[in-house]
Amino acid sequence: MIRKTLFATGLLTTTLFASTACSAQPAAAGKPFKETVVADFDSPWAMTFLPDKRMLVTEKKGQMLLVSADGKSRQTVATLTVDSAGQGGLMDVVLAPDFATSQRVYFSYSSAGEGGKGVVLARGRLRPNGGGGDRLGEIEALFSARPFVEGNGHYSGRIAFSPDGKYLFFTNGERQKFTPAQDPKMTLGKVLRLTLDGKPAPGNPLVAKGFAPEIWSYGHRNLLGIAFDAQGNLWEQEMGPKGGDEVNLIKPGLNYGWPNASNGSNYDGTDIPDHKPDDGYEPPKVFWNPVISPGGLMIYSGSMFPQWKGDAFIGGLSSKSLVRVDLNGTNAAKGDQWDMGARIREVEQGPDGAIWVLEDGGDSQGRLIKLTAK
Ligand SMILES: [Ca+2]
Ligand SMILES: [Ca+2]
Repeated sequence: MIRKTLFATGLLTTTLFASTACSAQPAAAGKPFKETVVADFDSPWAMTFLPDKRMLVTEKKGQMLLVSADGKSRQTVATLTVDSAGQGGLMDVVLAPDFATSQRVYFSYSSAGEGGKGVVLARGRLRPNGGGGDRLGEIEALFSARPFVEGNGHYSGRIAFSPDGKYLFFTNGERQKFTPAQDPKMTLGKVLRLTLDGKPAPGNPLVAKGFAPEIWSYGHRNLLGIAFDAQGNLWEQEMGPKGGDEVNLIKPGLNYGWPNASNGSNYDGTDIPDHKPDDGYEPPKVFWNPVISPGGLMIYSGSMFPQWKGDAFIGGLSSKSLVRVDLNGTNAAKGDQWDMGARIREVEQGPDGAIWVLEDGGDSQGRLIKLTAK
C-alpha cells in the first residue's frame, strides 16, 4: 500500500535516485529504533558486556572502565601504559570464552619499543578488589606485532575467539606502510590465529610456504572489526584507501590483495587495480565507494530486532553512521545506513538484544547510546 502511494506521487523515482547517489542509503523515514544516551566517555574505543550486564569500556588514553548496567556509575579497573598518539591507544576488550570461571579479559593496545611502535595483545583477570570494587590484575602481554615501525596509524588490534573457544584471532594493520601486508615474515596487514596464550596456533595454513606461523590470512590494510557468525563463518571489515572499504569473508591462507588490489584508489590520486576474477586475490563480499570508514563490527544474534538476526552491524567513522550488512550464509549485501550525527567507533549487542554504539569523540563527547525497538 505504501509502495503504491509512492508510485502515485512519483516519490519512488526520487527515492531510487537518492539511493543510487548515496550508495545504499535507503531513504527510510526516520530510524527503526529508539536512541537513549546512557553515558559518555573520553575517546572510547571498545566495549563488551559482562554476564551480569555490566560493561567494560576502553578509553584510548589507557583507562579500562567497569560501568554499571544503567550507565550511571563507573570505576577504573586498570590504567594501562599505552602509546596513545594518533590512532594508537588502549583498543579492544573482549571476555575470554571461559570468563565465568577464569575471569580473564583480553585486550589490545599500542606500545612504543625497539624500531618504533606496534600493537600488543594482553590479558588480565577481573576480580573483586577487597574494598567493594573490582580490579584487572595479573596483567600479561601475550603477543606483539612484528616488526615495530614508525608512525601512529593502522594498528587495527581487534580480537575474536573461535566458536569452540580454543583459538584467538587478532588483527594486525599494515601501519600505513602498504607492502608489509604481502610480506610473509611480518605480522602486519594480517589476520592472525593464536592460542589463548598468544602463541602461534597449531595448523596455521601458510607455514609450509614460509610465512610467519601466526598468519591465517594476508593482504589486509586496517582491520577494525572481526567476528564469527552463528554458522562459524569469520567476517572482517577493513578501512580501504580513498574508496574501497571492505567486508571480507576470511578463509585460511587466502590473500585479500592489499596493496596490489583495491576497489578504491590511493589518496594521492594514483589508481590501485580493482579486484577482478582470477587475479589471485580474494575480493570483498561488500565494498563502499565513497567510504563509510568502518570502526567496529558486530554480528547480531538477538531477538529484539528479529528482522536483523544474523546480520552484521558496522560503526561508521567518517560517514557518522550505523551500517547494516545483510549476511546470508557466505553471501553479503548492503542493507541500511543510518545517519547517527557522530563518528561511531564501536557496535555491541546488549544482553537483552538491544544494539549499543559508542561514539568516537574526546572530552566526554564519546557517548554510549542504546538502540531499542520502537
Ligand atoms: Ca566489543
Ligand atoms: Ca582501484
